[in-house]
Amino acid sequence: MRSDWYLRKRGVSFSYSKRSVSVSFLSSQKTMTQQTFIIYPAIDLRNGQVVRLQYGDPNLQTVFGNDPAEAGQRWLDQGAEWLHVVNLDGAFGDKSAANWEALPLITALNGRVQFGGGIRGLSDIERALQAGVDRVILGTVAVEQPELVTEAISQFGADQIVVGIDARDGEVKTRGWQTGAGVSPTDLAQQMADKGVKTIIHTDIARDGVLTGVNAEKSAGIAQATGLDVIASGGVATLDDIRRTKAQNLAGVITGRAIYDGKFSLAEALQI
Ligand code: AMZ
Repeated sequence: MRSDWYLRKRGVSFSYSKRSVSVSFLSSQKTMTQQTFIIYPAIDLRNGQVVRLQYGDPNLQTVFGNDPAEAGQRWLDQGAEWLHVVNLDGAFGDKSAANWEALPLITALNGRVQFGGGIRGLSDIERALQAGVDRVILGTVAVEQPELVTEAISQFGADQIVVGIDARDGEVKTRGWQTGAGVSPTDLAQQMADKGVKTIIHTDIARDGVLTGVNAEKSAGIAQATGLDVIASGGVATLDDIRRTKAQNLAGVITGRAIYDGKFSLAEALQI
């Protein structure tokens, strides 16, 4: 359910089907739930440009264009339902206005948008929602101010909040992946589940932007341990990566460099 706040701010009221409405089927004595699987094309922004980093390293950057809305339209034209948009400058602690200026141009397209990077308080969440974002990603604050996650869910609703859990060598990283949080991804995910979070994005930093294959097994382990919907991210290189994440009954997968490099087309991936 979208909160009253959300509907009021947007001035709209429309029926909304929950993403993870599931098909349940019985196999012998066990009930299995096949959840809806969503492929999220990524649009990472640095000073208004569409970029990809390797391992999240700001010095290892490839620029793929200077028109974020054009990139968004390209992925929607291929059939995407959602766009995953990251304000990298924000994540690194820089207050670049360019990425925020690009945001309404992306949300004006005919897709749904999850957005994060540099969200540090309730006012940032409100600003993103007012810019037309459907779901706001909380990363660093989920570690540094976990009470903010509780407040955000109570103020905006659990469907508007997703927690980004980005980890390397078993440790969650914050502040643009430059700082170790001293907590494992599964432990942080459990803490978030206890606060009422429904969905997390799990990124394997060691694979991000380098096309080495997605860590579907680790993401699935977090989903099984916590009961959360988990979107896997980092390393997608082939259609087989998409198949493997889907087979693990994950909530979705984020693809970035592979579709910008043309390793496969998003349209093909969406057929899976
Ligand atoms: O590439 C990076 N160095 C990077 C990145 N892609 N650092 C953070 N992020 C993304 C996270 C999440 O979507 O994957 O930014 C969001 C979290 O930002 P923050 O500012 O809330 O920690």
